Amino acid sequence: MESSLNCFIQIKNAQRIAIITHKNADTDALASSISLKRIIKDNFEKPEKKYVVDIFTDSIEFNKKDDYIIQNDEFNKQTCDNYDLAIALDCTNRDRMGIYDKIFKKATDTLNIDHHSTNDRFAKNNIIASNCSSTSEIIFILFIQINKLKCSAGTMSVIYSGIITDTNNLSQNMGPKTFDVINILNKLTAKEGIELEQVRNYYFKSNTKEQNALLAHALSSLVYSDDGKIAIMKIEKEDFEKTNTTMNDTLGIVDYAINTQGVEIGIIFINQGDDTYHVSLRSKNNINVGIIAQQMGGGGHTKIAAFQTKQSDNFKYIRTKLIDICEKEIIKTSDLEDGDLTNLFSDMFAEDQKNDDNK
Ligand SMILES: [Mn+2]
Repeated sequence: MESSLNCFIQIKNAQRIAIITHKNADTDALASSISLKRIIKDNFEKPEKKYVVDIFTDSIEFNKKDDYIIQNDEFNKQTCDNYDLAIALDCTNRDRMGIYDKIFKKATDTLNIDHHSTNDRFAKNNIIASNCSSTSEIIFILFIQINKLKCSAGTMSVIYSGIITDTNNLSQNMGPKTFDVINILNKLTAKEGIELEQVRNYYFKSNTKEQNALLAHALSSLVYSDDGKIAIMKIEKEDFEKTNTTMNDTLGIVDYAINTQGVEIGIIFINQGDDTYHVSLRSKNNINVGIIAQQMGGGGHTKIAAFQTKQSDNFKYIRTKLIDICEKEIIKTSDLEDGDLTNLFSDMFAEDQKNDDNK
């Protein structure tokens, strides 16, 4: 993070700050925005210098579960004509800011903090840490761990929410430091009587009966392609109506596709109703679905990516094009056999041998 020092200067030099996160904000987007706002307020403000920090996201509604982290924070209330500093959080490119790109464009200074490797580096200062699980993790490492700024236990539990949801309960997208960060967060919050395990249960062990019904619809749509290497699911508008669920209830369903033996790419098409399909991709064996999603106009990480398509009339065409790109990507990465651990174990023992030799 070579530009991390500059970001402190940027915040110190500003007084009116706009934090802009992406369209249809997920937990990491909201958690990183809210925690950064609180960190700025708690650490940079002085009696003679009050900060204005407004958060913007082009979202119609939030995931109900995120009410817990949002609490009393206000969104999309523009209190300045022109901000001294606009901070984009968790946005791969400017398009991700939706209608609030106009605020970013007008701001005197700009900062971009993100963990997506496909980030466009569109700001004056870009802190792109693609080895972090989430933007919330970057906020923690940069402001709390490295620079020792003050942070309440409540704010740390918000940061934790961003990390556990972006890693799907610490199962994917983990960075080399993520477990350390989780351990530190657990210790620091326990001192204040906050049990982070409860936050984890709240997000991951609380499916509703309606969500189970939606999952049943999605599973019955499951089909396989490319000799069972690609698994595709589909949720239609009617499935939401029949099960009394919304887009928010689809989180984690695509994992059933990728968690299947022999499957290397899991895909779910979700018809949001407004002639838009939201398409989520998951992978294993080092297949980079971020590259696949990029070719379809979206983006993401190696193992998690997504794109949207407006042409639901032409669903078959999009599906064929996507499968074609997936097949090419599978061929490109076909050097690792699914479930073949022989080489992995022999490498581990070789490493042990070396360590013994050094003793
Ligand atoms: Mn994120």
